[in-house]
Amino acid sequence: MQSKSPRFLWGTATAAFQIEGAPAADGKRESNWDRFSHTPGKITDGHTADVTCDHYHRWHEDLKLMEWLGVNAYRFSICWSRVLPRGKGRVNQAGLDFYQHLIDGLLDRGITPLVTIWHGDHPQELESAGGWLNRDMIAHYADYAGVLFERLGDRVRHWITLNEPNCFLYQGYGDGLCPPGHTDWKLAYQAVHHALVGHGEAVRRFRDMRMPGDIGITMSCMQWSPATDSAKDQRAAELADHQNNLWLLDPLHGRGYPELYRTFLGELAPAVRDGDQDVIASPTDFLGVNYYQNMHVAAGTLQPDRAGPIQAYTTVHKENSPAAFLAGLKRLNQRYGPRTFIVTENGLYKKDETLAEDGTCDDHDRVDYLRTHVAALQDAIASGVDIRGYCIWSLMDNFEWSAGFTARYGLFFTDYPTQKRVAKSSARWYRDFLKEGRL
Ligand code: IFM
Repeated sequence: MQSKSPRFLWGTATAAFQIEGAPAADGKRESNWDRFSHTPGKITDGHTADVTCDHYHRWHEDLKLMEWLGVNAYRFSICWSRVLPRGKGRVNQAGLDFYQHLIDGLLDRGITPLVTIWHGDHPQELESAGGWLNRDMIAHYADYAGVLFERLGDRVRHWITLNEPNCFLYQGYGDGLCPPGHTDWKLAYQAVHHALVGHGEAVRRFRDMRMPGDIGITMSCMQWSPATDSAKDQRAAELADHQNNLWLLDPLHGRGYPELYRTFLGELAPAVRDGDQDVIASPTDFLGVNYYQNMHVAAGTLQPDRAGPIQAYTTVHKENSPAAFLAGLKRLNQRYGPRTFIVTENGLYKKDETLAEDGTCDDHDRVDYLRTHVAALQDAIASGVDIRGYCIWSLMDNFEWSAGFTARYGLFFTDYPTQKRVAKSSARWYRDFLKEGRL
């Protein structure tokens, strides 16, 4: 296998809220996503994640799936509301135990844990106090990260501070698709700013505590391309790229917020305090890249119910493109030169995927997608991009946020009524690939 690292991390990825269920088990209190998903009209078909994959009770079984695949890495997230049910203060040992056992189970099997500290969910009590709009959230988040470093740092060597603030917070404050469900872009940029400062504070805490291992952040890194070569579509793509990529990636890498987009935002730009930019740019060990598709955008049409820069572009077509994956990795490498990269998510979403009558699931289109994207990954490594790992989203079908259970990404099909996991063709493909070491 082409890789610079002696032990390239080949894994799968999940997130706590999407797979665990058990919303009130062992001292856990309500999270922002518990509240939001129970609010009528927020989730397709009124689905909730109260059970989802029931991973909280079935994690042993899920470890066996990973063993069967032959992966040597597993990326998952910790549910803040299990560990610190009120967001701060007393640690709930029972909640922490769950993760300690899971991590031990992984290590026993030679599987490296990649731990995401925040993957969209946090205690409702903090949300009620303003969530990421409240600057106090920065300190609460850094304290929570500190608890995890202290309690799990003896066995975890890969930490991801935040997952996709450029999706969860834009959607939570600008689009209304995630909690808290606001549709005000001024709030969205402020929330993103606070989250980036929170990330930097967590990195500083990690260094101050002299923790062993690596820490980084995961960003959604789609490519944004003009739908046509008209000047106005090119401008739309430039703005979309700024909003979704550069606005966050530039300050994370010490370049500050990009001027072009700050000018475009005008009044919508966030309030920034002295010193924030230095905190945000605290050096990390890797950049986590989530890549799915190449987004083709055209000049926006005015959507009066959605004030703000969402009007700047309209996505007209989403293309599966390994070439854009490769180009994106090269570009990130060239523009930012992070120490290393980990591809923390890549995968194909399917609507209405079902089991055939014989109980199998032949997702040959997902096999194609994965094969071509792994080839692009290998091309990126060969061209000099220092990538240390690759995780497929997702281990198994799960709760896809506002789409509920209507979208499936898993290597394993989750039959929700029976909780059976069925290996799809893509799971068999990944297993063979990992065994043979070539495409
Ligand atoms: O399910 C999500 C995940 O939580 C974050 N990245 C994108 C995935 C697919 O939409």
